[in-house]
Amino acid sequence: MAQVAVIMGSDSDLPVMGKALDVLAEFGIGYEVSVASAHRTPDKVTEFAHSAADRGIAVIIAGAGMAAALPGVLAAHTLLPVIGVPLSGSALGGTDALYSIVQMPPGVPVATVGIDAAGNAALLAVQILALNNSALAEKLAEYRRQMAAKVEQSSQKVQEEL
Ligand code: RP5
Repeated sequence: MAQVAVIMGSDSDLPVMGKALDVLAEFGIGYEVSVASAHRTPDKVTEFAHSAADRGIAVIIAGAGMAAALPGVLAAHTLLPVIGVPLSGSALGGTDALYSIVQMPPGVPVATVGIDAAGNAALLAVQILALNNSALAEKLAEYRRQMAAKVEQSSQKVQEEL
């Protein structure tokens, strides 16, 4: 059963948003994926947000580029946490989407990650789910241990090459 919904404004967003799917799969999290646009398919977006909690979704990850309204509109229509991923590819390189997503008005937050940082969005979703799942929390701890070990290996390699 899907616990995380990954939604994006266009199928052209999939190459970047796919990183989120990879991370969720790595942690064994059930997810659903869809394409909907706050501007092109506004009714679908509101219906999606209104029904998400009833479908068992706990966290929404929403990626969009340009004048990226999708994460904010979703957040306006649900009490579920929404993680926004600003996407590059526009003439403004994703800064347009970043500002659109991160500058939410007081009262309706979107947890915004870096430009194209879909993997971090998924990790944040896993961390939220891990609050009530000790096995998942241990997987996250192991992930951090492996990450630290890789940095240490890099450090040794750099020192050997000098
Ligand atoms: C946004 O416009 C989408 O999220 C996408 O990043 C961007 C361009 O969409 P397409 O013209 O490729 O469909 O709404």
